[in-house]
Amino acid sequence: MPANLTPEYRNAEKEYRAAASPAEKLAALERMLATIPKHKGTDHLQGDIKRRISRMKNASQGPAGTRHLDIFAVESSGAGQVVLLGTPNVGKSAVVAATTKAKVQVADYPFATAVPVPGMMPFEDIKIQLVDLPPVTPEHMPAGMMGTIRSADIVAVVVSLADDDPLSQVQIPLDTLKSRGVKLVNTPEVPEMPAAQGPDDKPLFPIRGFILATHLDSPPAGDNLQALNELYDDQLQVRAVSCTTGENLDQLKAFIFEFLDVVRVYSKVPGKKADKKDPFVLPRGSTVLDLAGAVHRDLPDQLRYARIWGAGTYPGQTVQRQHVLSDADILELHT
Ligand SMILES: Nc1nc2c(ncn2[C@@H]2O[C@H](COP(=O)(O)OP(=O)(O)OP(=O)(O)O)[C@@H](O)[C@H]2O)c(=O)[nH]1
Ligand SMILES: [Mg+2]
Repeated sequence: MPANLTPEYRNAEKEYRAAASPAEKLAALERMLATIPKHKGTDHLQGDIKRRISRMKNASQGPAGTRHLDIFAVESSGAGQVVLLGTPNVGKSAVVAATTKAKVQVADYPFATAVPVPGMMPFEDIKIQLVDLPPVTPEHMPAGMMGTIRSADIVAVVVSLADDDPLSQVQIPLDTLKSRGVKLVNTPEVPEMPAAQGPDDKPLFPIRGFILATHLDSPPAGDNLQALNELYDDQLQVRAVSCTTGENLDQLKAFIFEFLDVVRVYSKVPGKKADKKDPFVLPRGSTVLDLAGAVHRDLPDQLRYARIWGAGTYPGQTVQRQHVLSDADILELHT
């Protein structure tokens, strides 16, 4: 990595990595360009930032040069993206409000949410993106929402345990997805095509999913939760929370982290302490080489070996490029 990067630049870079929307990403890139030290050693990086800025600007221009932003496109950010799908008024926005700082509309009337709103949910030393979605009904799903769902890492089907009929609250979103060629699956691994058969015998596109029940504080919650567990247990896992009392919200965060199936890896400069604040997050099974690519795209070519501190290795052990990383590993990359 180029030397002499200032704290201002590094902060802008962190903002870029944490940005939840294209607009925030663009703003952070412009700050990176403004704060990067201008000398020969950063030429390459400056060019890279300029290219990313122009690509983002082009992406938001319509064919006639008019600004066109797809309000349903939510760029993934952080350690993974979880979209909240459900019928009206079940508590989707309340979950996002209770776990992130996003400004979402929580209301006691249905159809309060009209467009997706992302929020970043802190878990230990990382952030996971939750996306509040408008409601679905048997008759209607907003145009453009399938794209948002298909690109998510996880779909949480939100239901209310205060409702008379939480089972149909699960079935409506599942049927809506199925009629559009998507099936939710309960595998921790990233699912591979093809899975079960859809309409016209086409394979359904599998996405990891679980049932997120709200209103755990309501009187009928116990019975409803039992019914959900009995009906969906072998199909999708059920997690119940109260957005009002906060009950089980911490368990929900831990569950989502586990379900994402990622590892956190800390990079370390030789002779210095590891940066334990801002880990790289990679799919489980990633190697030293994958980490190098995440640090900088030129690094895999230059990488000779790495030293590692973590599970199953002795401190500072030298490992090869194909070594598989564990959660919480500290890596020192040598070029
Ligand atoms: N008691 C209790 N109330 C909750 C809980 N979660 C949500 N609510 C209430 O349920 C109502 C609906 O919550 P929202 O989060 O707006 O529901 P939504 O699913 O986003 O609704 P739409 O955007 O219309 O689809 C609000 O009055 C919330 O305060 C919970 O866990 N317990
Ligand atoms: Mg809402």
